[in-house]
Amino acid sequence: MQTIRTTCPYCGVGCGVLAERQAPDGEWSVRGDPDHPANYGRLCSKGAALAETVELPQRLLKPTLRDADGHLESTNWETALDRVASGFREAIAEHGPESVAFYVSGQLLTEDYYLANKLMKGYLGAANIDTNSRLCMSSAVAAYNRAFGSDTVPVSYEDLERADLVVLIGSNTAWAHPVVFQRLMAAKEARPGMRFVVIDPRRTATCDIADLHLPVAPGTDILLLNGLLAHLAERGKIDTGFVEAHVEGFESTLAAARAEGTDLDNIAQRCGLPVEDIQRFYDWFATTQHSVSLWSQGLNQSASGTDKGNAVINLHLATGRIGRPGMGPFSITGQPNAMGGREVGGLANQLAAHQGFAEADIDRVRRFWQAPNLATRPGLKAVDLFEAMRDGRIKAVWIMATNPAFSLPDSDTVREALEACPLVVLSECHAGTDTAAFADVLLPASTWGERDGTVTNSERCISRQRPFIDAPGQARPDWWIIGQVARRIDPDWAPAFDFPDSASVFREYARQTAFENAGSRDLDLSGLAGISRQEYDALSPTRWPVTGTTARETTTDGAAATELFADGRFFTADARARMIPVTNRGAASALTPAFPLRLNTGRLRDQWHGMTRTGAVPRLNAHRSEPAASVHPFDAARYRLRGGQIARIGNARGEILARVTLDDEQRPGSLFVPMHWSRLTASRSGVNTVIAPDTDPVSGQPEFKTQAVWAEPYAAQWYGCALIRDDDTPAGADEDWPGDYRVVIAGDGHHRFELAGIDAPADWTAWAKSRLAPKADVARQWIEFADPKGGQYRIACLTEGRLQAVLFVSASSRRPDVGWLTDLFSRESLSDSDQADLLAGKPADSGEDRGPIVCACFDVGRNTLIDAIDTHRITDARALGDCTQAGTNCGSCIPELKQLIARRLTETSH
Ligand SMILES: Nc1nc2c(c(=O)[nH]1)N[C@H]1C(S)=C(S)[C@@H](COP(=O)(O)OP(=O)(O)OC[C@H]3O[C@@H](n4cnc5c(=O)[nH]c(N)nc54)[C@H](O)[C@@H]3O)O[C@H]1N2
Ligand SMILES: Nc1nc2c(c(=O)[nH]1)N[C@H]1C(S)=C(S)[C@@H](COP(=O)(O)OP(=O)(O)OC[C@H]3O[C@@H](n4cnc5c(=O)[nH]c(N)nc54)[C@H](O)[C@@H]3O)O[C@H]1N2
Ligand code: SF4
Ligand SMILES: [Mo]
Repeated sequence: MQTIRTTCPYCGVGCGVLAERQAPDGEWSVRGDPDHPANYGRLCSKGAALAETVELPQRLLKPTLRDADGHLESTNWETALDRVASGFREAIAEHGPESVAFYVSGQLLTEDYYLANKLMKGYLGAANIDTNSRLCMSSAVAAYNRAFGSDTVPVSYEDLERADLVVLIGSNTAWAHPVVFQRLMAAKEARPGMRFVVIDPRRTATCDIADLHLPVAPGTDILLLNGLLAHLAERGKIDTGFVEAHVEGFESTLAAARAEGTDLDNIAQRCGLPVEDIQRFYDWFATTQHSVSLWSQGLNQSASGTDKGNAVINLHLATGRIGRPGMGPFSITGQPNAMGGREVGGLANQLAAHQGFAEADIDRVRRFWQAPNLATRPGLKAVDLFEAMRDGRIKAVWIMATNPAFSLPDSDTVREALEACPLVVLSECHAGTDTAAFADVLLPASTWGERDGTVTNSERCISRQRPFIDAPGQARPDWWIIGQVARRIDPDWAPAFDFPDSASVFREYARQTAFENAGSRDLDLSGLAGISRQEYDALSPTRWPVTGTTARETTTDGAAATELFADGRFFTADARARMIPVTNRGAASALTPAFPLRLNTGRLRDQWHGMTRTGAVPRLNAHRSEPAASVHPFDAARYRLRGGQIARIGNARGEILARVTLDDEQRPGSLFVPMHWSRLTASRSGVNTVIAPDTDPVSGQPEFKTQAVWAEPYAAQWYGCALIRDDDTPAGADEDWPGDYRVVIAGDGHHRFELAGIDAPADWTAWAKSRLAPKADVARQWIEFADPKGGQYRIACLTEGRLQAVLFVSASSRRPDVGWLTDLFSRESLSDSDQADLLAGKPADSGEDRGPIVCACFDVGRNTLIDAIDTHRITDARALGDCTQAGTNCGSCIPELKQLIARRLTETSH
């Protein structure tokens, strides 16, 4: 048995993973690392499916250049690196250092990130390096900095478990940080007195744990939180000793909160909540010393996200609930190395190692790097950076490990910016991302499973990602690529970028955190500054700070680390924390009769962002396979939207198409559309087409969650569903398919296309025969059924009795049973009755429809679960797991199992 300890490449929980195989040429499998302090052996559905992603499809394998005609040509590393280096060198020579930019990612490793930042800020001479973390938690960073004088997250997972009250604000923890959620569920089971409040306009899977759910009206969180501060003061629950000793700004902050109105009825009315629920929340918070407030994108992704973060932190400073076990304000990070990016200075307004653009910091960073061209002022933040690209100020950009054409707001404008930029370099592992379409130079990067370095998770724990397979083709680590470009831009820089391995990069980074620190900065890795290659390879998960004395003690037990702020001293000049007066500014875009609905966007349980990794795993595509607009039944009735049909959702910027799902868990007046679909997987469902680039004035983070839009039915004349075996999936399927709505879903050995359109091909048969099985040299058997009056058309193609492709077209949005079709694809040959079923459009014995998949690990569908609940009179998730296996592996579906049971119980009791 060969075992490699590594770390999950998805969310900021940062779970330890064991990659294992039985024999040297065997297949890799993964399981949770029982010794990792983030997960103690647990994994969620995405982590548990990691072994299925080690061979990614559409992998970028060679350095590639675009020629003058727009054609891509592969080349060698020498040529590609020279092209990048000369492009950047020439742009700077002609237009100065501020004409170039890097746009990087919280999915880089710390070593990659460190060198990208060093090259841009220390050597190229501008600070135009920003990161997708700008879209992610830059508001929290700004809020922490304003409050503490440092970007310090002063809470651990263990604090969550030790708390008596956990307030989850704008966080769908159950889906976005599933292992933290599992830890919370376990903590509650062990200590039923523990309470949870969830503040989210939607009733999410996270509400499964809630003792109280506050479906706050979008954009009113500050009203609610300010009201709580005023309430605490009213009830004498301010920790005046702590405030006097350690906090500035209490009076003005309280005054601002009071000015907002302290009348509960008024707050309740404006937040759209029952007054008793607000009262209950305020009571619980007032009387529970051990409180953690955990927040995420529901607060951060807002044009007042920084104020929202400070509204949370204010509550903890006013009550002195900080720096001690079981309490504190916790902004949980999204990406696997979002925290590492903050550490190395990946944001345009920071320098490395938690230093800013103060004179002394600039001087210190310059001396440490012996930097010839240190940037002396902040660079452009993401949205502004792409704006500068569009208006011609940026002449060369290098994008690494992110897909801005998909993930930035107002994506059509971002595309224009990429189009306008004379040199776009992209380091990627996937060849087909939306951004790749604009790249002049594509550099193949190694990725998870191949790369070697460190990441820092939400609770400041540094873990190793270790390679267990070789990078395919010519893929290389990002840190190596950056170093190679640096030395080509100026050979004199070679010594500063001459690193034999990632360990030596890490060592320099650790030394920088220690450089002239002496307790003046929170981030201190002096205990790791002399780390050897062997020690780095063996490094166990370590929470920072890691000074000489704590280096080895903090490895397994996060709580044992000396907690920051335990002494009430902060990193401001006077060591006092700041409360920040904030007022509620509401959503950036106004509702009007023309744009009457709020569009909320975010995550699904089993997909990761642009789906370049998770979208390739059939079982992860089973949970939610299409871009669905979740619409409250009231709104559906009002805007004539029918479940299963396609909606158009738009505003002045453009429109998207999404499949309507009726969902009474939405707040009436709000829609939810997941962020995951890009042009890689769907024709017109990229939600950022309609998101305005409204940003927070302090952090620059865009508002992604409260866009004013209209919604109306798409007038589909036909709906189609095609499944095509992978050996025949036509290349460029996206261009010449009929219909406006098209989603591509990877299945087991086949791809499925969900379609809807107004215009149809004149002749479906001709179209199907040329497109479904394009390989001409193979004998095919076609079976076909047409009922033009009934609007039905079905065709299937068999190769030597085996199902090759199938297309169902119908005037109605009722779709064929996909589980049944998928099953037919797995058979070696189709019987006569199977063929008859195909023509009939449904299985003769249709008792077996599992329904939509709920448990991705064991492929258990909703119908199977409902059957089991009814037959065995099941009342809890564990019993349901015993009889169906659902939820017994990774546990990510347990909240949905519980919801299903609860619903079934209420339905059957009537
Ligand atoms: N499965 C999965 N997990 C992921 C990711 C992924 O792609 N897939 N991505 C990772 C990343 S990078 C990140 S940043 C995190 C994000 O993690 P989360 O922030 O938990 O995820 P989101 O779904 O973006 O949004 C959270 C919630 O904010 C709510 N919300 C919207 N508007 C408001 C509001 O006005 N007030 C309040 N209080 N809430 C509001 C939404 O309804 C939503 O349920 O997830 C990480 N984990
Ligand atoms: N509407 C809306 N938009 C959003 C959000 C939202 O909630 N709503 N959330 C925002 C947030 S919080 C985030 S974090 C962003 C995420 O948005 P993106 O960063 O654009 O999303 P990803 O798909 O994760 O892109 C990462 C890319 O890196 C590539 N990659 C993977 N490993 C490596 C590697 O080792 N090296 C290199 N060079 N490349 C690699 C992957 O193939 C992938 O294409 O989206 C933001 N956009
Ligand atoms: S919770 Fe899931 S996605 Fe996040 S790190 Fe753990 S296994 Fe990976
Ligand atoms: Mo994120």
